[in-house]
Amino acid sequence: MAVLPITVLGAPILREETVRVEVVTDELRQLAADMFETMHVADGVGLAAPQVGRRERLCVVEVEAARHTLFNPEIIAREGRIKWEEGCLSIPQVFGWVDRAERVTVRAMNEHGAPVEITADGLLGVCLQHEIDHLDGKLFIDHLSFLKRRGAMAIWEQEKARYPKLLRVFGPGGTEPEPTTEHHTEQRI
Ligand code: K1U
Ligand code: ZN
Repeated sequence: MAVLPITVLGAPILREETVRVEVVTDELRQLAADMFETMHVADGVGLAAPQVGRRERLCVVEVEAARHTLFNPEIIAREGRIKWEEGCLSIPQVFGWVDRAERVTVRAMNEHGAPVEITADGLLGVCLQHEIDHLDGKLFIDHLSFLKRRGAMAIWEQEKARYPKLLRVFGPGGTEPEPTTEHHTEQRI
């Protein structure tokens, strides 16, 4: 298994179209395994293929030790509304409140190529919506109001200096360059 570099805001692939997966090959199963490892090192609960430089419609999600490898995931039902404070492994140090469906049902193909359906709320429900957005070239900042988004971008203007190649590269033990912000804490908008 391998820890992969994570693309950050500004990398074109985060805004590009993704491609449906017709057959789950061993290479794609290995990619999913590498994505789980990368997600763990980065302290995430989800990760989508464009975040590791790939264009397949694939995401991985792990909440409360339940792992999901999802090819071609699509939301087939939504219920209710909820506000959730989100971050993104591709926009480190930036957070914002996003309006989401409270409960979703997602249809996808698993790592064995079999159809699966997941109905989820709470963290898992929000994470599924966040990851499917990634596969559509959408980021959580796109859901923010004009003013909140402007605040988020101001924070990112400082943070992006850490990623001159638009990649988060993890060293031994998951080490990363220190944040550029003076107080070295997360900033919320
Ligand atoms: O796709 C990503 O950038 C990963 C992102 C997904 C996400 C899940 C839920 C809400 C917003 C975004 C993350 O994993 S951010 C980390 C996170 O939300 C979290 C980490 C540990 C415990 C609880 C939440
Ligand atoms: Zn994200």
